[in-house]
Amino acid sequence: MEEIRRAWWKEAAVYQIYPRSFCDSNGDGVGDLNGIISKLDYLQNLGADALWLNPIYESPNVDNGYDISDYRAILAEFGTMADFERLLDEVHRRGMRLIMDLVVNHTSDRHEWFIASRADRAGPMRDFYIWKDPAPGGGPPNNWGGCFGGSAWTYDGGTGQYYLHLFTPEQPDLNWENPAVRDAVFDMMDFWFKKGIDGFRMDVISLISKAGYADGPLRPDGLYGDYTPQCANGPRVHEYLREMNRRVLSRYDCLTVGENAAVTPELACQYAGFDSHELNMVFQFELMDVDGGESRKWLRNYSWRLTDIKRVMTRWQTLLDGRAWNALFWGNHDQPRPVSRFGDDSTEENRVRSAKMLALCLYLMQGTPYIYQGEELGMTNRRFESIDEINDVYTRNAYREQTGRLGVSAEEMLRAVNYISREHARTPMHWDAGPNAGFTAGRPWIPLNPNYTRINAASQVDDPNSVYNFYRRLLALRRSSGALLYGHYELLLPESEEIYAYLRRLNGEEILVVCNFTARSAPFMLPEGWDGAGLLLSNYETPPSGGVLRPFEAAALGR
Ligand code: TEU
Ligand code: CA
Repeated sequence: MEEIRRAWWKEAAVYQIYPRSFCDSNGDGVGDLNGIISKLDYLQNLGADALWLNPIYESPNVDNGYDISDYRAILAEFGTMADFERLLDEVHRRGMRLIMDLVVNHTSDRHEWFIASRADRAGPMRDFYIWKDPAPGGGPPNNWGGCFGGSAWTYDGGTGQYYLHLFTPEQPDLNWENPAVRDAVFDMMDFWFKKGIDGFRMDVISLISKAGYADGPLRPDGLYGDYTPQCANGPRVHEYLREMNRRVLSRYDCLTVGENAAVTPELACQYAGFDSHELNMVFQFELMDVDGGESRKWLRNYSWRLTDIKRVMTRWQTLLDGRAWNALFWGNHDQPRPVSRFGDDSTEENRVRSAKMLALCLYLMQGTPYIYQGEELGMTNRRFESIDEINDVYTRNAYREQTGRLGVSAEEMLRAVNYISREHARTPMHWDAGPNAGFTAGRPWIPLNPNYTRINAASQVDDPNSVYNFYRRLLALRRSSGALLYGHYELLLPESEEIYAYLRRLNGEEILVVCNFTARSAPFMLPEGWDGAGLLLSNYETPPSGGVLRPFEAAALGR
């Protein structure tokens, strides 16, 4: 028998909640903690083992909570600390766990640390952030552009220096070189663990150590340069994470997942290696990049190839096996809706079929599934007619920059927005077919997708053929099988652009997963010996047969 290193966070399925858009309990149009509490039975029934909440801390909301002004306070719109404690209790009472978002690459510019840092060049808080003199001829210290547009440096007239912000100017980067910053962050993490939380998702954690920022690239004609080579996976990042692990994480039975820009499987084996004492797992972005990637975010390919998806996933599945752990996701609050991007939302039948197929294909791989709210209903992208319909700072800034300085046509840019904007994921959750989808009794903070009358939880929970109940069966199946939780992965048919087929194997138990990624029937012969195998789960009523897989057919067979 092969030895297995079991852990609850490997067996768990995580459900991601974007609190602002999940459920509004008091009619102000903004989702809140009491709203989440009212939906915990729904989540438990689905089979969620852990809930990850996007940031709920005090924030001026320039970047919807990713600009935190007080790490120890709950944003008033979301509720009070007492509400939070009640939520935590209610989650635990149902046998689930609660994961918080940790945003410590940067704070808000309204955080008291930054206010003090900015106020006094010689003060004790100055070194909490990254301040530099202007370049010799004036202007920013180097040509790095911020991820959300513009320069990554903002000048502070009061003290005559620039501060670094890899995101908006309202999100100044903390200086992790300063041991006092690390003390303050670790202390704050302890504060939440002592309240009883079960882990952290760590925002852009691979960016916390910056290399050579004092002498970055020269400025070629005012174009913004990419900071990633010097900031992603920087020289001290592993040292910092090991310190965090030693001083905080190792003292709690927790789940940790890093959001890691520019991470490779090799690096993941360091960040999330079973013996490296850093994190449990990392989100990789190679799968999200198969149709363009971050550098081509707004000038995209509007398509992807299945062989690219298979190449990426197979590398991660095989290189991490036995060494580190995968985090599996098709979407999150920064991505469009998976069924619109990787499946087919053009007809109702294809939407339902392909949403199930995508789930079966990904979540039966080795790793922890992360399901983003609404995905379990097959929620789709919304059609935006104009940039004015969009709240997201990233999309708005990019639109201004692309259609202005970079000369992209408004039409082309709107096409990109409709394909890839983060706004798609943030439209409110569809609870029922009533006014505002049951999300709010007031005016929602951003408009709903009008298709909520057709796609909503109320109509799916009791329908055995719904996407929701498919997810429920899928998570139950995964939980029941050692091979699905821990088994080795082997890709079949690597060259096929239509079919994704793979095996999972452990200690004599074998599972075959077959998925047709197209809206047409595709030729497919079961491999030797699989003919009479038991059907574990399928999105059709009958098992695959007759030498084809039907449109978007997905099945798991066991023997
Ligand atoms: O995102 C990091 C980030 O850079 C993303 O926008 C990234 O470009 C995208 O996920 C890849 O397609 C994190 C948060 O998830 C995001 O919501 C925040 O806006 C950002 O950090 C800043 O905190
Ligand atoms: Ca509310």
